[in-house]
Amino acid sequence: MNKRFFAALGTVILGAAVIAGIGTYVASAKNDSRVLAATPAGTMVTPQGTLPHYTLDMAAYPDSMAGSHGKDGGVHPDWVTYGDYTNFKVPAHSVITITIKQYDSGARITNDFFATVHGTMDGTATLNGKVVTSVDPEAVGHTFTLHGLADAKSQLFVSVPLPSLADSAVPDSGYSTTPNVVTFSFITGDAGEYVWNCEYPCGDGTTARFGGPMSTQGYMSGNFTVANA
Ligand SMILES: [Cu+2]
Repeated sequence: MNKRFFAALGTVILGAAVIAGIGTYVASAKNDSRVLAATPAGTMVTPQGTLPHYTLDMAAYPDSMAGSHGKDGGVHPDWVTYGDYTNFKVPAHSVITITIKQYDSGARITNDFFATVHGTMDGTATLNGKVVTSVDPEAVGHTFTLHGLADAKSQLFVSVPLPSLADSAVPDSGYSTTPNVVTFSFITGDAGEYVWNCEYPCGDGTTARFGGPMSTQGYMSGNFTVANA
């Protein structure tokens, strides 16, 4: 084979990559373009003084029959998903309290780091009303892991494990009436663009189950905007 062949092959591969990139972008915008703004909840006394307080509610589901994908579950009814929103907007320099109802089963987390609570106000979360700093790494359903992009702004890193329900507690259709309820609070810094994702390998594909809903925005990941009030 000669050099011209490889040059032509390179052009074809580049063209395919660009088309795939555009397809992924369009697909992610179509999955969930909606944004949930945090709800004002007065003020909270913190080590950084009295700050505005806001709340966000979300849930993690074992399929896509809930959440943003419509009653029929959209194009991937069987995919795990967060809901009812996957894009969030919160104010800068404020306390954000997130409550997540977790309806899915699970298993062992790949890395114990993600079975521990990181980046919350006092390093804790509450699990069904009980204060915890970590959960059993053998029984994780999903995680909510919020992090910055490498843009030199003040960074935010918050990661909270969401314990799994027993397989027997996850019905074939509909959802458990007793989800695991995880609540945690953190303080935002300067305004900036962040992203969140799940670090439990709950997707599909041959590469350690990080495909499908794990790599498609609007399911196990989304945008998290910190904005000046
Ligand atoms: Cu997940």
